[in-house]
Amino acid sequence: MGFVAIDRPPAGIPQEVIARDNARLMDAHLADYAALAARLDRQNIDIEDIVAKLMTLEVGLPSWGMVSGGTRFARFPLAGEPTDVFEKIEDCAVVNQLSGLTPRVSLHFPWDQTSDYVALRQFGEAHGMGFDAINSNTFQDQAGQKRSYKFGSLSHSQAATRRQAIEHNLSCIEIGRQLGSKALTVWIGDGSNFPGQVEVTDTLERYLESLKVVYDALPADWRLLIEHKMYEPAFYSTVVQDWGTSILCAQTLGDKAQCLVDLGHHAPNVNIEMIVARLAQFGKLGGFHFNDSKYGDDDLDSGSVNPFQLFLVFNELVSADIRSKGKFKPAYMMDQSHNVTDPIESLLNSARAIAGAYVKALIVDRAALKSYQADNDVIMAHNSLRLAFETDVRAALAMARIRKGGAIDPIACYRASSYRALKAETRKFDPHLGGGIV
Ligand code: RM4
Ligand code: MN
Ligand code: MN
Repeated sequence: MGFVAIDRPPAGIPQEVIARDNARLMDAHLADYAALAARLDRQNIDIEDIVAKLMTLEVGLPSWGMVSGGTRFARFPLAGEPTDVFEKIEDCAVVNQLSGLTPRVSLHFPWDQTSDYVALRQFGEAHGMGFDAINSNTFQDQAGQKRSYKFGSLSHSQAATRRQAIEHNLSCIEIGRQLGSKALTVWIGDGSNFPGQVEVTDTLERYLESLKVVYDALPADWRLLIEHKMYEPAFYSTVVQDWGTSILCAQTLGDKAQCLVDLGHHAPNVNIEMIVARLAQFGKLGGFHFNDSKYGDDDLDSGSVNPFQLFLVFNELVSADIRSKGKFKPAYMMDQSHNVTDPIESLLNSARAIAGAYVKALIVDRAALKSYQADNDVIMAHNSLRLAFETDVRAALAMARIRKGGAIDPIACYRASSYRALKAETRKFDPHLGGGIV
């Protein structure tokens, strides 16, 4: 088809805007880079190796995070926000252009439904965007749907509702095939609001039976990512509530099934880096949804509340990568909701936080750490992590971005482009739109 790509040429940030903003900041950047290189050199680390590794890191964007989110109280729409999946991809491409970190988008169905997925794929390609894991949605009722998910979907007490939820997941696989995706992420809202409402063993049995049908339909080179969440929308019990249930399900289903860790889906204070290490050790860490959280919200910007935790998570990821000798390939994605910021700015900041956590994990002196651990030298072992975390690595991140055609200061450059204001002139303003949830 291809008409979409022709009708809507890649917009993005004009190259001269990036060049102009980078020129303004270049001297200071190069001085900072030289200082960081010297500091790392004293630790026998070549900054060029770090930048080269960072340039291989890729993180998927959530299509549903491109539109202003909301709470159950209200949503405050933003003029110029995207109104359909094509416009979401345009905005994803801007994040990728400036950050150099996010070359794929993770779509959510039916929110991102369109009539021609071949055209959508071409549109993505024309914007430098590929397609990450497909997300199914059986936590809401959709227009025209025969049966309600009010009391569950894949684990529902009635076979016909389970069948409908299975069919939806199968259609997501079919869409994903056309888009070139390689994974299906299944997160369900199934659970209960009252003790006694469901029999918790029955629901998990039914969930597994349903998911087996989906699993069997997966293409050979695909993964099924099982996403757990402690609570919400179900407030008393949730069918796939934690990583324990998640890994049991993934092990029951087989090799193509793995666990997806959404950083926001745990009880406060849970040691998520431990969960990461355990899942990786047993070959079941398949993917990530990066975000942050403080109390109940699971979708704050990555690194905005607890950047040390993000670093500790990356410390385990780098360690798992070294152990696996390159075989460890989790799908990194963001899953955020932006209620009071421009989504593009939040995602640019999050990209910086994720890249920073990765680089800080890369510069941990692992040989020294091991020997401190062997000697039970607690302070020095701890400081091996602390000192890496406290290192200002921003110049390394900026260098990776520059080499990918991105911006030294992505948010300043984005603002200089007036991208959102220009979009507000051409995109229709619809206060009723949303990521699907409010
Ligand atoms: C859920 C979960 C899923 C996402 C939805 C929108 O809390 O994090 O990954 O698909 O929100
Ligand atoms: Mn998620
Ligand atoms: Mn979530």
